[in-house]
Formats: sequence, C-alpha cells, structure tokens
Amino acid sequence: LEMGGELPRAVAAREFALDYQPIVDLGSGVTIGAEALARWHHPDRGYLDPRRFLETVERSGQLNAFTEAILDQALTAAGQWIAAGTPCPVAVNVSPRSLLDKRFPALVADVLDSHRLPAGTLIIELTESITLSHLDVVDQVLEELHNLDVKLALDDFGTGFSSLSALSRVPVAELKIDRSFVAAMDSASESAVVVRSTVELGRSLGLLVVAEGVERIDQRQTLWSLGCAAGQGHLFARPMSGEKFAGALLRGP
Ligand code: G
Ligand code: G
Ligand code: MN
Ligand code: NA
Repeated sequence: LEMGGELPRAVAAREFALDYQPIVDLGSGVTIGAEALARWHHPDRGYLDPRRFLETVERSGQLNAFTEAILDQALTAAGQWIAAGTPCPVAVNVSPRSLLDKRFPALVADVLDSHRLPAGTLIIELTESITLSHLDVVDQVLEELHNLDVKLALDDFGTGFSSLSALSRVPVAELKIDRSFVAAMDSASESAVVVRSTVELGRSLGLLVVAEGVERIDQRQTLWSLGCAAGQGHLFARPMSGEKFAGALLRGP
C-alpha cells in the first residue's frame, strides 16, 4: 500500500484515533491501566488497523509526527480520566525505531510538558526482543525516558531471548507476557513454564507482570495461581473508544 504521501494530511486532520483496552488486576478485576491502540480512519479506505499502516509510518520519515500525535491523544484522554475522578495510567506502543532516535526523549518531554500530569501516568511499551538486543545503542534513550518519570514496559515478553543481565540493566517497570504463551498455557507445558518463569523473574526484580490475550476464565485462574498479578484481553474487554473507556472506569468492575 502506497500511503506514505498521505501521512501529513492524516496527522493534521487527526485521522489517527486511539482505542483503549483495560489492563486489569486479576484478583479484584479493577482496571489498573489502559493500553492505547492506534487506528487510522481513512477517508476513502475506511478503518485501517496498525498492521496495515505501521510499516508505512516507520518508513515515511514522519514517524516522530505520528508518535507525537499519538502521545498527545493518549495524554489528553488520561487527563480527562483524572478530571472525571478516575485516574488511570495510559500505555502507548512505541516503534523500536524511535529508540534509535536520540531526539525521541525530547519529543516525549515536550508532550509531557504540555499536559502536566502526575509522574507515572505515561507508560511506554517497547518490544522486548529489539529493545534488549540493541542495549548498547538504546540504553541512553531508555535512561532519559526513565528520568522523565515515564514507566517502561517490555511488550511481547518471552518471544525474545533476554538474559537476566540485560533485563537488570534497563530501567523497566513492567513485563507483558506475549499472548501466544497465554493461549498455549494448557496444551503446551513449555508455555506454562515461560509464564511461570516470567512471573518469578518479574517478582524478583520488583516488576509488574501483565498477561496479554486473556480470553477465558480458566486462563485467568491459571495465571492467578501462577502468581501473575495483572491481565488484559477479551475476557475483560476489547479495545474501545476513549469515551467508552471513561464510562467503564466510572462503573468499575
Ligand atoms: O489491536 P491491535 O491490532 O491494535 O495492534 C496490533 C499491533 O500494532 C500491536 O503489536 C501493537 O503494539 C501495535 N500498535 C498499536 N498501536 C500502535 C501505535 O500507536 N504505535 C506503534 N508503534 N504500534 C502500535
Ligand atoms: O503487540 P501488542 O501487545 O501491543 O498487541 C496488542 C494486540 O493484541 C492488539 O491488536 C489487541 O487488539 C490484541 N488483543 C487484545 N486482547 C486480545 C485477546 O484477548 N485476544 C487476542 N487474540 N488479541 C487480543
Ligand atoms: Mn502493546
Ligand atoms: Na504483545
């Protein structure tokens, strides 16, 4: 798809929108966070999901403009949830390419400055494999983000080959267990081992562990029995608009 030329218009016309999916405490069912997921409401092509446009954005030379617009929207929503009396941290997915850009922390700092939200309101999700396999290049950027009171989460955790030493060198607050392991937990014992070891690793390093792709009650129970504190998935809710998310926060579990 040749959509690169359309990006300046799309960013300016706010054609990119975010849906939000709750991240839930597996014990109480209380929402403890929101993951922001980008969608492109294209005037001619209709609704496009990220798999259809992220590569275009990354190659377009306009990744920073896109990411800035996404961060601005996510922090606007987080500000609205605070104003409604239901504060909730928001997690934004960031392209691994942004970590290679020394100007990226300054971009984040500018967006944070224009919103003035409590420390810890913004979480940035980074893919485990790419982040930890290029530590020498990215650790300065990670440190600067950490110094902005941004929490870092490693997404798709378990699909890379992180060493304990690499993990202990990055200022990360959260591990997100990839949904492929949650889906295969019962049928494939290796997946249960990955889940169990990630939970233990997270515990020993003082990190929050979130299981992705929780679709069934038995998965929630298994995860809880393995000591996993938090989860996300269709069992709780699908991604939804910011207004619907605000309503769900008010109603509670
Ligand atoms: O539901 P879903 O199709 O939204 O997401 C598909 C993939 O797109 C996921 O891997 C998610 O991390 C990624 N993604 C969603 N929104 C964004 C975004 O705003 N920026 C980046 N870089 N990736 C995103
Ligand atoms: O790579 P990342 O973890 O950011 O991907 C998030 C993706 O997972 C989004 O596309 C989101 O829509 C999807 N997702 C969220 N919950 C579930 C679920 O319970 N099952 C499945 N199959 N996908 C989910
Ligand atoms: Mn994610
Ligand atoms: Na993931």
